[in-house]
Amino acid sequence: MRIYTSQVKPEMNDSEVELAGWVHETRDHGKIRFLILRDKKGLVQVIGKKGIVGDDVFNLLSLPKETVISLRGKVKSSPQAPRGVEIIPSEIKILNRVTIQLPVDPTSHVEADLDVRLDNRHIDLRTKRVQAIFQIQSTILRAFREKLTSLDFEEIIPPSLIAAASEGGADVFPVIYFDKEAFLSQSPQLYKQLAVIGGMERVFMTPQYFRAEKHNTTAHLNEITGMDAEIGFADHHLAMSILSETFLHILSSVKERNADDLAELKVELNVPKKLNIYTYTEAVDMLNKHGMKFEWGTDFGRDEERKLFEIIGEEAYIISEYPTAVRAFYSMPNENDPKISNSYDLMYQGVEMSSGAQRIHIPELLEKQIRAKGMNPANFGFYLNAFKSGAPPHAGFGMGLQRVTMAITRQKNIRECTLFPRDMHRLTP
Ligand code: AMO
Repeated sequence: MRIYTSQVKPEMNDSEVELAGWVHETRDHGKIRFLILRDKKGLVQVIGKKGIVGDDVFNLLSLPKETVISLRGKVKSSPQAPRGVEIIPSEIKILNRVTIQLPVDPTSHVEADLDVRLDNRHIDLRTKRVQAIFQIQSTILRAFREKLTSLDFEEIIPPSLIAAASEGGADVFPVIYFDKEAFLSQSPQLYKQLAVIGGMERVFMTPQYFRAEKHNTTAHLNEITGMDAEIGFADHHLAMSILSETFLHILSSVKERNADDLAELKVELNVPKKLNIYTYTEAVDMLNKHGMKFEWGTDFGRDEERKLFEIIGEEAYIISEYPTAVRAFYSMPNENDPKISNSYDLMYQGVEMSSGAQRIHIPELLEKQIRAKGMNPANFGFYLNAFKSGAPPHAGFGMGLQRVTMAITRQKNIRECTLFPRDMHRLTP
């Protein structure tokens, strides 16, 4: 039975093992040849002396890099070998050959441009650094699911094809859907609310969002993976506390489970005890006190976000109560001052990770806000009707998986944290 390279230990001296993987590197010292075998779990050294191993096996120890092989051999504990162990092969089989010049070097000795790497993601993924990013991403998703499941949330699957823009605006991709107008989903917003109204009360999901924004930045994609939640019988205070708890669980899970990956990426991850909440108005005051001329009522851009990160000096925090005018139509205006909304953004490393709000559950107010944003209530028929059929107060949030991965792994470009990124210029592979 095949085992992983990481399972080969010095204590297994003299036992027979079966391994499989890629030829990572080879070294030829005349009468001695070394082959480093790589699999999902790491590397192991295979060593053959001429005359001691069979001639056919000796010849195969200098196979070209990235050839896919399986082998049988004896474990030898050897203090000079990496991890103190190596394999003396008795049989090597070629499972597949490399027949092209590889454009990316999986040993990372030769650096390649991001574009070349993304064009050849299946080879790029063989490097330790890239693997570390996606191991961490997998933990982020798992931690998100774990925390919400533990808080009695159920996982749902919203549709990806929609008839009306869920976030408003023109940033939608039209699709040909038989004889009707349809779009790729911008977010699961309307559907997660319908699930709560339907009595599921607490739901989460990890859908793809499609945004037709013509951004060409290092923090924007056109296809994003959301980590979304919606909570019935909740206001913004409860939603912010669940969001904080979820985000902190993500950080502590990565710190605990991905120590090797963080070390590979040279990241020292801190897990704050709690996230402080600052209101938008307090944040505007901070900016103006620190020399920026910022007018109350508009949304923060990258410059303001960076400055606030510097002023506040905390790795993660929440900004709440944004002006109603800058938030999506479904955000609940504050009872005492309708100019501000019961909304919030979670910031980490000075970048927005998540945004959310208490939702409007009063149909008349919702219709008024849809009109106020220049949209046609007729396009939201099924959604508006739902609020006339017994809709509890509710709140929720959406978090971008690639943004969170980017911030935790300290990457400068979100494409590094997207297996197959979709941006204005990239639709393949
Ligand atoms: P929003 O539009 O803020 O909110 O999206 C939620 C989170 O998704 C990520 N994100 C992006 N990541 C990369 N590229 C993009 N172009 C991009 N756009 C968004 C961010 C952001 O915080 N329905 C609401 C959420 C809610 O209220 O529940 C929504 O979609 O991390």
